[in-house]
Amino acid sequence: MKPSPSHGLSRGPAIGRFVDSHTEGEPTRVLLAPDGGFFPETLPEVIARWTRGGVLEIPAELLALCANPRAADAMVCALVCRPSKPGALCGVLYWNASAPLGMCGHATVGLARTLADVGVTMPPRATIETRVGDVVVEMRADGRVAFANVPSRVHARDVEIVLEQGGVARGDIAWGGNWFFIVRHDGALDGGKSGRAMRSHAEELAYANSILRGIERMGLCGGSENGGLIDHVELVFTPSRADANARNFVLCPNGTFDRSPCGTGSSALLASLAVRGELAPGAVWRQESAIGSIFEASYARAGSGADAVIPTIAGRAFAVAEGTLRFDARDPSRLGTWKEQA
Ligand code: PYC
Repeated sequence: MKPSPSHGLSRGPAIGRFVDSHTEGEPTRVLLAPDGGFFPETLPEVIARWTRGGVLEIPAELLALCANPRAADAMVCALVCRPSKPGALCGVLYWNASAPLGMCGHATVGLARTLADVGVTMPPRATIETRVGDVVVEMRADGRVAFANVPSRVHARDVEIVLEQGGVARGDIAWGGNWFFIVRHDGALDGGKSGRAMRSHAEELAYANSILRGIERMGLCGGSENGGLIDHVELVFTPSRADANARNFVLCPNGTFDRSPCGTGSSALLASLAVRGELAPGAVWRQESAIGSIFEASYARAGSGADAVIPTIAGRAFAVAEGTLRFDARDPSRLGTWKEQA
């Protein structure tokens, strides 16, 4: 039996080509139709096709495209769809190995770089539809990609999570296209007392996971956006670079951590800095990642509501591979092996 070069999903048109990139260290896999063009359905059509009982479920064969053995666990997939509105460039659906994401900042930067690389004409300001709202992408002359994100806001301040290992973690519940619980260890809130540098990735992963378990035990959730599910934990530290304002470590819903400074996490942090009067509109905030890479961030007031802000995030992405997906019915790992590894 010959492996199929493209996958005709039982529940939708075929996906065939992919382009891999990384944004400041965090990988993105852009998925295209077999002819290399956009997926022929619009984002609302794709969402409707894959929603069961009000829940969007990415088909297992597509979750597997960003899981072992096809990809490292940090991979985020970006399915590029036909636009649903006049004036929009395209729609995009993001997911990682476990579930759909609301928005994904690093993957938006990776998507824009990929589209430009494969020859899509990028308008000076390209509107991209995501399932939580439109974002506007700009290709900058210095090679960076910037995007204006969905309105971001703080839902609750100074919430205390009781930790199983003892003690509490105090933080803000904030929306930046995904829901975050943000715990500050940069010392800015208490004159430096709580300030510390990031420890090893393994130590911060264990700490962030204990906070997520505490959130689940306490049944905490965010506001109405994307069902209120708080599935990201963002730890903020003193930076290791002299040119950065802070460093973060972001736990993602599939149990791995973001290698980039996290576009939606940086957006949620900007909302928190804004509401606390720590950063003025238009002022530049340089966010360092767990691996030392940088996003440059700033915000404008949203005007729409209370303390909402519109973040702009800029970073670099580089394409690293492109190819044709193959699905072999004899392959026992064609739906991924990540569940066994968890
Ligand atoms: O950059 O927004 C982001 C992101 C979310 C999960 C991984 N990266």
